[in-house]
Amino acid sequence: MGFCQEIPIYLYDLLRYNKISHKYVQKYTVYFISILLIFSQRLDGSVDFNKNWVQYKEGFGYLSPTDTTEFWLGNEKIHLVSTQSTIPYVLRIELEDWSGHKSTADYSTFRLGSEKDNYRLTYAYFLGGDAGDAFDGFDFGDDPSDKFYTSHNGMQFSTYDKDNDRYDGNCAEQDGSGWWMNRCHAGHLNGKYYTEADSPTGYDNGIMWSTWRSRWYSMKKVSMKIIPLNRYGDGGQQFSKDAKVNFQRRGDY
Ligand SMILES: [Ca+2]
Repeated sequence: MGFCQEIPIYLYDLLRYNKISHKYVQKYTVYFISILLIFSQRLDGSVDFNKNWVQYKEGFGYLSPTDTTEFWLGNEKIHLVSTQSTIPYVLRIELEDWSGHKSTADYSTFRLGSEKDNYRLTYAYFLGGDAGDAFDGFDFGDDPSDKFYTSHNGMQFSTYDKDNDRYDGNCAEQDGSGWWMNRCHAGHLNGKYYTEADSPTGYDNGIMWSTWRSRWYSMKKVSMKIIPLNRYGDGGQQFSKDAKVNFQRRGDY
């Protein structure tokens, strides 16, 4: 394996285990251009996603070698990786319901703004996917402005202790999550984990994607990943396990 291949995989492993500092990401971002990076995963409700601004900034949980744990990589890292390369990234959202049905939603030219801009979510357009375009908002039939006020493109990130939404109250506090809240959401993957499909309270604070399942339906599994556009045709496959590098021999982190 050549050096050029080795570096990104090494950094990728560090990112997976949240051992890498923001400054390190900044210094080596040039190497990230070929990396497919999972930045969020929900599987079983074992990690509480009702976290504050700093926790969402730094990240929480961790990604195990067998991909069986829940985590949020951290807004600062997602920002750095998504903005410091000239290659555009695709955001891929993967969903699985309680019957084992799976779907995806892809967005082109995904970027996460800086902390100064409250980690604003932007993308160019919906590329496609069976899950549908919930980030464009959804007409729930409650009000003519539903779709407008539940869209997510251009929204800043909010947490219970930092309200950047368009609602009089605080969507993140009400729904127990950190997210790119509008007033409030049509797609919401950091919500409360319910162990059954439907929220027992009839409250739309679950892990929902309204263009695929109703707002009262909470998903079993979801993940969010970024794929460099030049690897998009590969089907968004992960690095193979045998391509890993033994980074523990290296002493420079
Ligand atoms: Ca507000």
